[in-house]
Amino acid sequence: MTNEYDCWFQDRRSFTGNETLKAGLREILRTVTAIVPGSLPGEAFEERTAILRQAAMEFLWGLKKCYNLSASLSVSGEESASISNTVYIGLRSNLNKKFSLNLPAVGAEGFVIKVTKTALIIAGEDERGCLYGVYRCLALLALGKLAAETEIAEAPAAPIRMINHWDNIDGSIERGYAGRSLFFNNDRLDYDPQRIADYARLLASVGINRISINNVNVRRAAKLLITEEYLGDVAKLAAIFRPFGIRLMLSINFSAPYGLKDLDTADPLDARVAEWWKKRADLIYRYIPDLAGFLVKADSEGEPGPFQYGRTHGDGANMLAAALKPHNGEVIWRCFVYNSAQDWRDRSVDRVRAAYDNFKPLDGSFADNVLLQVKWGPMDFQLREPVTPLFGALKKTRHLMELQITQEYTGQQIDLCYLPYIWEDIMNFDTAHSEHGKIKELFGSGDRHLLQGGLLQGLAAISNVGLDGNWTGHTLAQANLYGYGRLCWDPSLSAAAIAAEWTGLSFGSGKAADAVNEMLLKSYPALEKYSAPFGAGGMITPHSHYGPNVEGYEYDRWGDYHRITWDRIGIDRSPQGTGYVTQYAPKNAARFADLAQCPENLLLFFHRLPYDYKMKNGQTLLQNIYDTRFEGYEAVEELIKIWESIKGTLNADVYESVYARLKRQLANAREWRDVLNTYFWRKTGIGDAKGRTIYE
Ligand code: GCV
Repeated sequence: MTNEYDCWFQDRRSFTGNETLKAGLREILRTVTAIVPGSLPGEAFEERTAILRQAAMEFLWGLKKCYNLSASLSVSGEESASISNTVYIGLRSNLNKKFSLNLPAVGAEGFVIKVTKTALIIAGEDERGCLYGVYRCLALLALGKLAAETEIAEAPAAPIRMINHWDNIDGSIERGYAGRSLFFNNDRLDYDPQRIADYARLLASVGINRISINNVNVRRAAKLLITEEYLGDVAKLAAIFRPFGIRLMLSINFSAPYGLKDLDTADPLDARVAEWWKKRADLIYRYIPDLAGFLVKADSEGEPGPFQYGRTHGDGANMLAAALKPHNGEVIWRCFVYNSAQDWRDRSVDRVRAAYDNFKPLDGSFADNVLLQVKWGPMDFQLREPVTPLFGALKKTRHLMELQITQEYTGQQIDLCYLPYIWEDIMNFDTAHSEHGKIKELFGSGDRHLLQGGLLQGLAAISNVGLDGNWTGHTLAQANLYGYGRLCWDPSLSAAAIAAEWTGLSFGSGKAADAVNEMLLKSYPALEKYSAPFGAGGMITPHSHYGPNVEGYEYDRWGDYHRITWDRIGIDRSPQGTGYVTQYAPKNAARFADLAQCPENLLLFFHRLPYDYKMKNGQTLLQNIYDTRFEGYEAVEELIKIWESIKGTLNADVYESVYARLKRQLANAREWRDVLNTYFWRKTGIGDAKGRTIYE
C-alpha cells in the first residue's frame, strides 16, 4: 500500500500502543488466522468471503504499517480446534463453534474483540463486523487501549452510514475544497485504483458502508452514468469498494427518460416512464448486482422532478422504488426540495418551512424501499440552525439525516472548523415527540424504533475529500471525516471524545496531540463568533459562499436570511410571524417562540429584535454583535499561538501547510470582523460602547 495517502496514522512516532505491544501482545500478533467458512447463509458467498479475507489482510497491513510487524496469515475452516498463540478473525458463530466459546450476539455489523492470555479474537457478527472489528482493534492498539484479558462488544447504531460525493464527471467537485474528483476526469471515470482502495480503507475504517459517487445535481442529462457508455467503468469502481463492505449508489436525473431521448416525458405516473426505469434498472444491475440504489434530488434548485407533471414526491420516489425492488435496491430521496422564488417583500414566505411542508403530509405514502434524506437543519448547512422539525415528526417513513462534511459555509477547508462540535449538539437535540426523542435516541431499525415514532436509519454526509495529497486540503479537516464515521457508528460520542481519538491516532500522545485537540475544540466557536451572529446566517458572498457579504442573498430569489433593517434584525418565526415554529412538537414550538426560553445562539433565527434588546449578559444585542466579532478574531490568534507552540514536534510539511491556512483564516476573520461591524455601525448609527475602531 502506498505510504502517501493513508491517514489517521500520520505521525506515529509516539504511539501509545507501542507500550501495549511490549506488554505482551507482540507474540500473539505474529500469526493471524482467518476463519473462512465453506458456506455462508444467504446470498453472495463470494462477496461475503471477499470482505472476510479483506478483514484479515487489513489486520496484517495495519500491523505492518503501524508497528512494522510482519505477521503470517493462515486460513482455516470451521472444524473444531483449540486456541493457540494467534489472532483469530472470523464470524462470531463460527468462532464460538470452533473453539467452544460463548461470545455474545452484538447486532448486525457488530463485533466482539476478546483478548485472552494466549489469543486475540476478533469475532464479527457478519463479515462487515469482522472488518470493523479489525479496524477497531488496530485503533485501540494504537491508542494503548487494548488491555490484556478484555472483551469489547460493539455494533453500529444504524444500518446506513453513507458518504455523498458531489463530484461531477468533468472532474470538478461542487462545493469541493480538496482538489479534484477521486473518480472522474474529463467526462470519464478516470482514477488511480490504488488511491480508491486507500479511500475505501479510510471509509471502512470508521464504518462507512455506502457511497454515492456523483453529484446530486446531475444536470448533464446527455452524460449519465446509468448508460452503457459508463456502466462498465462504474462496475470496476464498485469492485474496488466491495471487499471493504462499501456499496455504491448513483445519483440520477429524474428527467433521464427524455434526457436520453427515449421518451418525451418523465411523468412518474406514465406507464411508459415506469417501464423505462424498470428496464434501466435491469440493465444497471447486470453490471453492478449489489448497487445500493439511486440517490435523487428532485424539484430543487433547478433539478427536474415530479412537480413538473403535477405529481407528488411520493409518486416520483415510489415509481423508482418499484424499478429497484426486484434488485433489492433502495431509493434515497432528498427532502431539500425548493425551487425558491422568494420575494423579499412578501414576509409570509419562509424558505425553512419547505422540507416539512413538502414531506410531512406524505409520511406513510412511501414504498418500503424508499428512504427520505433530510438535511439536519431547515435552511442549508448554516453554522447555526435549529434541527429540522421533520425528525421525530416522520412516523411512518424510513429516513436519514444529511450532514455536510465539506465545509461549504464553515470555512471551506481554509478556516479550521471541527464539525463534530455542532454534530454533538444535533445528536442531543430533543425532538420532544416522545419520551426518548433525542436525535441520538432515534437511530436504529426494527420495533424499538417504530415504537418511538421514527425510523432514522442512519446518516449521509457530503464528502470533504479530493485529490489533494492529504485527502482533505486542510490536514486537520481529516478529523471531520473521521468524526463523521465515528458518529454514524455511535451517535452518542462526544465531540471531545472523537477529537481525543483522532489526535491520538494521528499525533500520538505527546504535546502535539494535546495542542491539536485543544485547537479542534476551540475552532467552531471561533468561526461562529466572527461569521454568524446569534443564528443569523447567510451573510456570505453569493455563489462562492466564502467571505462576508451581509446582504449577499438578502434580496435574492434564493431566500432571505435575516431581514436586517436600520432598527431590527432577525426573522419572526413565531405563530404571529411566519409560523415556522408550529412545525415542531408543542414543547419545542413553545420554547423557540418564547424569547426568554429560546437559546441565544438561535435568537435571530426565531425572532426579530431591536438592536437595543438586552441579552443575558446585560449588554445590548448590537454590542454583543460587535463584541463577538472581536472575540472571534482573537480566538483565531489564539489558535495560531497554539499551533506555533508545537513547531518542531511534528512533520514539517503538515506544520507548514496548516500554518499557511491558519494565517489565511486570520485574514478572513479580520475581514468578517471589519465588514460586519462596519455594516452594523452604518446601518444603525450606533457605535461600539467600548470605543473600538470598528471600520477601517
Ligand atoms: C448540490 C446548497 C449548495 C449546493 C448544493 C445544494 C444541495 O444549496 O450550495 O451546491 O447542490 O445545497 O444540497 O442540493
